[in-house]
Amino acid sequence: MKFININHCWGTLIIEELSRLGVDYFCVASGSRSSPLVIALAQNKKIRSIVHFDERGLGFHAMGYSAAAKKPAVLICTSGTAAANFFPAVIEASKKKIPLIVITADRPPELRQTGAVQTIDQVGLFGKYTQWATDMPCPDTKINPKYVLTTIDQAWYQAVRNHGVVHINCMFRQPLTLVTTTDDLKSYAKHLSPWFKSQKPYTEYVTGFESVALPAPKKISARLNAVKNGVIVVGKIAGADEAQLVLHLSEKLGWPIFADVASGLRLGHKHPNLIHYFDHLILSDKILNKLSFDGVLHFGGRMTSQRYYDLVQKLSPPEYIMVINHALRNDPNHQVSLRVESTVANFIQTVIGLIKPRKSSGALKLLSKANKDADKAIESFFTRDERINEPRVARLVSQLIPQGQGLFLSNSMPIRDMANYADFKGNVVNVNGNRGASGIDGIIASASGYARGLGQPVTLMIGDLAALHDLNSLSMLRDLSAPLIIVVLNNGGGGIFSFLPIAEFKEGFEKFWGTPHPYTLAAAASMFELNYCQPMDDGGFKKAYTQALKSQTSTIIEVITNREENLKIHHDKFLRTRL
Ligand SMILES: Cc1ncc(C[n+]2csc(CCOP(=O)(O)OP(=O)(O)O)c2C)c(N)n1
Ligand SMILES: [Mg+2]
Repeated sequence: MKFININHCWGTLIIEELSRLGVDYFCVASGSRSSPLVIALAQNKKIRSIVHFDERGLGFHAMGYSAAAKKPAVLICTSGTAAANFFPAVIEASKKKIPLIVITADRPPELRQTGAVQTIDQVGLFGKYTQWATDMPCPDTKINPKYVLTTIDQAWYQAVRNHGVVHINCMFRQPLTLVTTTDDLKSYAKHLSPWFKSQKPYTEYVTGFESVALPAPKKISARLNAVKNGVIVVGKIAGADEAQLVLHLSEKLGWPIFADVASGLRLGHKHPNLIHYFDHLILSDKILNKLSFDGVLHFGGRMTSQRYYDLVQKLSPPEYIMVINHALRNDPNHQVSLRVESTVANFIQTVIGLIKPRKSSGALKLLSKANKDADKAIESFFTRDERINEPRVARLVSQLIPQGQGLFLSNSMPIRDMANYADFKGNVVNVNGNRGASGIDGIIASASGYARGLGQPVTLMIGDLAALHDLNSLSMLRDLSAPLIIVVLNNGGGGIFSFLPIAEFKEGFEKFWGTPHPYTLAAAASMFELNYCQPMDDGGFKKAYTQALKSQTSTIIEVITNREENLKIHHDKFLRTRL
């Protein structure tokens, strides 16, 4: 390693150390102040990177990558509002407990609070949404270079160990480029000779956390054994192995499973204990009148269904056990009576031997029959006519999406329609969405990062407003090796609001909530050189989607629907009376 000046030295140490820690994806927005970091990045041949002009979209892209790759990506930007544009993605990552390393370049102390150009107060900018933050001084030969390495190691460990966002604010003084100075960098680098040779990070962190035995397994299993008629509820969990363990435990307990659409169990699993259509079923008085639980065992993240939370609040079971691998509360109803901080796998493996096997509970019998009936009713609901509509598109995608690919669900109706109408007899896919803060911002960017991290094609289901919100993230699709298929459900505004009581406020509803607009995405597809089609019916959609799956280029499939019609379809009596 040859250092041209002290800025170049520190930039190189930061980037090389991150690379040695296993970070392999750097997301960069251009700017001048960050040049020492970006020069080092450009010179490091081991590293993959993406460059995007919009820090807001780039932030979401990095977060999507981290979620899929299950390791942190690095974000780099210049000083000023560039840094502030990372904020929405930082919030989403922090709420979803996704590791992310944010590096913002900053001006030196003598330019802070002076009115100097492109200078804002960046110290602790992301506040409580960061797991850990530091303000690095300007590179200086008087500071031991090991400080740089151990700071990076600590930042990485804080992000990985605590599944959180870390922020490294890096001040740089001129010269920002490869200009030689009088600094004696040869003597300075001597501090680092073992590090140069080792190819390892300077500080190696070892954690015993993941393998720590669950305390008091007998007490925990005794509480589970005391629940007579329970339900298992599954939000986002780690993956296929944990999903299998959950199924196994439910067999032993004889309890039904309410699997969230992002749990990995909703699509592609036919296990009879899975109540795929629970969100529909808990609408039905026929079911509700007979349904009761005296306990909930909740694995993973929060549920998408508000109806689930309303139901469990009403039933008010005396025991609500929640198992998730972090310490956040995740309990909007204030019902959790036992909170276990553990991976789902560790929990189940520890308690399963202590669980008394049971016969199927009354609730399981009731719900599994109703689930089968609901599947038939939904199928016949869709075979009544060929017209395209939003729930039908969700069902078609769930039937056609290939095994192992990604499915990213935008907030608003797309995630709800997939939860309610997806066929469970299709393939097992990797489902994700931004349910941390449930924003409609950065969805295209997040899905593009998810595709990058997964290394697999991803289908994104998105509403028109969310798509318009994130249009310039379409430019990141050029960099994907596996394409993104964007299914835009264009109902000319915010369809979800028609389902809310505010829809009765006729005076201003359409303008202020409906947010009507006349746009389609045809011109945007052409601008960003993407395939585009606008199918008109069931057959057209199937053809367009199948073709998009074969293409190497990302595609926008735009389905034009109507908000009033959409409301009627969701409230259609045919389905309601058959559940
Ligand atoms: C960043 C952000 N702004 C506003 C909202 C409030 N919001 C929730 S859904 C929605 C409308 C979304 O419209 P669209 O993407 O077209 O989906 P649709 O409701 O039509 O299914 C809005 C504005 C939000 N969740 N996030
Ligand atoms: Mg819409």
